[in-house]
Amino acid sequence: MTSGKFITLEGGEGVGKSTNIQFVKEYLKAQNIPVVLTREPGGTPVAEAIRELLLEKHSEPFSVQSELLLMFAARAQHLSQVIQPNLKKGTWVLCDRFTDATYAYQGGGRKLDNNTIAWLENLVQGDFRPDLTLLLDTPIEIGLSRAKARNTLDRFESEQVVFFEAVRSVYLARARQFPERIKIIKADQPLANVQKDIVEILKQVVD
Ligand code: Z5A
Repeated sequence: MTSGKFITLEGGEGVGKSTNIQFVKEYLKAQNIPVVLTREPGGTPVAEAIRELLLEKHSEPFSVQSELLLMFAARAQHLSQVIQPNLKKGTWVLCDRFTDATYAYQGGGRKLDNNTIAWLENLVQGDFRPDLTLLLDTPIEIGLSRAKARNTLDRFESEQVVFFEAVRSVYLARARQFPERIKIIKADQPLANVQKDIVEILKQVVD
């Protein structure tokens, strides 16, 4: 039995996940809710080492199956070391990306079969799913231009537009499939408006 809540932030490149996850953390802290902030892939020393492997560019082609298995290997580590222990003691966990990202990137972007992803999801998570997912959504050119202005591009960010279109379309399809859990936030508005929309949704889980 878990007592804390598990909230994830999702969306494509540069939509504002890192910016807004800090905002959500401060909002929850102001409500006296204990909260930890983490991310995927990553969140533990082993999972962060896997992240580095996944994000850096290699001269050896990266098999899509290796990519998928490494995402779930990092997730298994993260769940057992950080997510579950915190939820059990009543601390809320805020996570920058989780398994919806696997459906979007490995399923949509890399065209891996959804049943394979679902099989691994059940293996690693059982029936554990986020309590709430905030899906920040922008037309991809806006997110990409924000991401490009900020840093050098990693292995995922170097993909083509068609890849990011597929990622976005799977995210939106999942929001339609799980409307109770996944809430779409229009992220191509001024930050203050984005955060106003986030607060409206958070109020429903805090009360
Ligand atoms: N991945 C995967 O393939 N499968 C999986 O299962 C998982 C992940 C879990 C790492 O993710 C990669 O792993 C990711 C998918 C893959 N691929 N990529 N790329 P990541 O989350 O670490 O990387 P990211 O998506 O590239 O995140 P990001 O570039 O850091 O973007 P962000 O966190 O969403 O955005 P941000 O840093 O908060 O904002 C970007 C800029 O926009 C920044 O300068 C802000 O000040 C600005 N910003 C934010 N909001 C606004 C508004 N509203 N107006 C104007 N400017 C704004």
